Amino acid sequence: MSSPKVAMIMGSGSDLDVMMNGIKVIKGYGIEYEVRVISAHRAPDAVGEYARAAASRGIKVLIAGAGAAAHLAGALAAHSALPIIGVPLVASSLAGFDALLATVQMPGGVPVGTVGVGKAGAVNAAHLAARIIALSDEGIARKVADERASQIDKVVHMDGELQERLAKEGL
Ligand code: RP5
Repeated sequence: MSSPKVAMIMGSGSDLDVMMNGIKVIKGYGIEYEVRVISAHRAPDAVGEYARAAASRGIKVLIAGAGAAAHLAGALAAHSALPIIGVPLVASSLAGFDALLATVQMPGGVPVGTVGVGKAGAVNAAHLAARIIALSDEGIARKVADERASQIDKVVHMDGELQERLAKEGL
């Protein structure tokens, strides 16, 4: 079995339902991955150990999903020079705005690429990770191109349906 290229880390098991949307995208690309729960606040030493070992294990991109005072992506970035994508999640009465600010507002020199809050963020984190892998993997680059082409087809199809409907209504 080959070693994981992308790691999907989350702060709690309660994050899995949303992060699953990204896991499915990574799997769809055929990229080797691993999924872990490692909390920045509840297991800070484990976060450091994991992040420091990741590059030597062959991991190329870390995706970190966390909600509320979401410090997981930043904590990973403190311990690793790998590209890190943060996914802010909804986990408190602040509806993800707290996690968005905690993830995106990193000090200069400690980058976390932050995607949108919730499901679309998890999905986009996975597509972004695939694009990073694609820079050095022609097979994945082809799949990224196919994925983009299929999105164009979907919009063309939607436009066709819309035109038909308007014509039927005489509009
Ligand atoms: C964050 O706190 C986790 O990422 C999760 O989104 C949130 C709540 O965690 P639980 O209390 O459900 O474990 O650290």
